[in-house]
Amino acid sequence: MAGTIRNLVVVLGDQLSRNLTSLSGFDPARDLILMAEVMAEATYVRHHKQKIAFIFSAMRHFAEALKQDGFPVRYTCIDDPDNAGSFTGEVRRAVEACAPQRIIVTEPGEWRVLQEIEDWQRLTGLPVDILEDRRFLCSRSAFAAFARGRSRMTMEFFYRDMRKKTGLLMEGDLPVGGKWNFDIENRKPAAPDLLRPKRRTFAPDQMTRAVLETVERLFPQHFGSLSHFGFAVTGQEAEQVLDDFIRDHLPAFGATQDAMLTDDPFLDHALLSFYLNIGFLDPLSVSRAAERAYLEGHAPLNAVEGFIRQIIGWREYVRGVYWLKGPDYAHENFLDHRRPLPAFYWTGKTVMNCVSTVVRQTADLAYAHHIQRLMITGNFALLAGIDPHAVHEWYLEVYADAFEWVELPNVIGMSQFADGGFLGTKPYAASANYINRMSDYCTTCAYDPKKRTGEGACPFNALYWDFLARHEERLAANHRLAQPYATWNRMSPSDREEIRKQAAGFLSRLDSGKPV
Ligand code: FAD
Ligand code: DLZ
Ligand code: SF4
Repeated sequence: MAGTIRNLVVVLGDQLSRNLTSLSGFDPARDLILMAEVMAEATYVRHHKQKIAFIFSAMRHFAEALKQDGFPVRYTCIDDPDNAGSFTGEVRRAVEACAPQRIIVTEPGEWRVLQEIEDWQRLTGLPVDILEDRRFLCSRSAFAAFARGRSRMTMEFFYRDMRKKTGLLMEGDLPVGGKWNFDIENRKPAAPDLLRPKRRTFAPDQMTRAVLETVERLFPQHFGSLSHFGFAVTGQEAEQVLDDFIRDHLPAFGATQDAMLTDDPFLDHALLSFYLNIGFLDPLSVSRAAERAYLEGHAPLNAVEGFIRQIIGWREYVRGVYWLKGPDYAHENFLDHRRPLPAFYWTGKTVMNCVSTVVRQTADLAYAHHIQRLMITGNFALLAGIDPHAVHEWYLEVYADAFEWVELPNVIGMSQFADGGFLGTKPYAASANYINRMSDYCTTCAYDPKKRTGEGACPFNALYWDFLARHEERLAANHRLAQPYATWNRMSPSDREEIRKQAAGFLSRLDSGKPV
């Protein structure tokens, strides 16, 4: 084979799509695809076992399908004896073995890998083409143009531009239904619903079973359990998940989007982020499928608009912010939070039923929905002053859909307010009142959500007021916090002191590793 290869096309584990820019113009007679499972990617943070298994199995199935269709693929498994252990090592090995004339790759999803790829030319002596990732609807340069001259960003205006650009839910220049956003009709609490259709899971085939065995053997110390593994591992299976969602859940999507139920971790959420993020599903096709459901009268506008906003709005917006802000974004810490991540983020062993439930669910499923991530584990970390970088690493490890371009802005920007409000307009801080209204967690909790101080008082209450008080200088000017600050300032000095004492007592127990 030496000397006969024109292009070595490197396909990364989250680029499992035939429509990749790097594959356009691929000539099976002259080009070669390289895919590699490597230790460096599996361990740069200690990913959930299901996340590693999902990506490896999806990669193997994708490579197999390519081969069956006549594409030459050089594939390295994680336990191949010659595995060089990193993307760069595997590229160098392939260059030595196959002597290609050029390397082609679609831009990766994170700064760390981009910096690695930018060194390949020097290391191999070959030209390296890094092509735009057209799976996204807004390119990095288009987002930079949108951001130019803005000191703060607004997702809503970005989203409107994206609606106009894609034509989704548009009548000429105007939004269908006369409004851009129907959230006012969404976000209600939920009651258990035994009739809500169950989610499809996929029994592991032989290839997946081999991956599960390997992951258990090589990564025994990583977080989470493999026993509930049921992810789709092919593009066709992911399409089935999409069809199920559009048929069974989209009509109710908006209404219970913010609700949390102990025995129903999915409610009517899409469970599509995994497949969108690794390339099995295309965001525009998914959005068009939802739009069709509206046009055919199957799903109401509030649900469809809300869903499309998540995909062409939030998903694209956070990616734009990620690339705009640069690699240092991971180290922003506007509120100067320094506390280490408590051990119960790994074990679930805490009296706080909400946190315990979400952590245990995360260990079982490598999934939690948006409000569980934002208003339970994220909210607690924010109120307790946990180091945002540690929080970021936790989220990157524990969710099967976590890739830095999407995870980091959601954590640093939206959840921990560590960028000082660049991405969002206010910190998502909330007391037990919110959690009690939107979930059933408090009903079986040893803490009392109605109590602010004293024995058995829910920690979220004192921590919430203490958070506002601690950061008054930085946050009081934020007009979206005017009401909570007014309430805090109306409290008597002795009430305020008691609340702050309660918070200090809790934080000191937390710091000393005592059960909380
Ligand atoms: P649904 O709630 O049904 O939403 C539909 C789709 O919209 C999702 O599949 C996703 O593609 C998109 N979406 C919704 N909200 C967001 C958002 N805020 N940012 C980007 N896309 C969004 N999402 C990830 O894909 N990977 C992550 O690592 C990730 N980390 C997060 C960390 C925190 C602290 C928070 C608050 C949110 C995070 N999100 C992340 C966003 C969101 O929680 C998940 O996309 C969603 O829970 C995935 O489940 P779903 O497919 O059922 O989503
Ligand atoms: C997340 C991940 C893991 C765990 N393992 C691999 C791997 O072995 N090989 C691979 O090509 N990709 C893997 N990935 C995804 C990459 O980390 C991902 O491509 C980068 O985050 C860049 O977006
Ligand atoms: Fe969480 Fe407090 Fe409710 Fe317990 S009472 S579940 S700690 S919010």
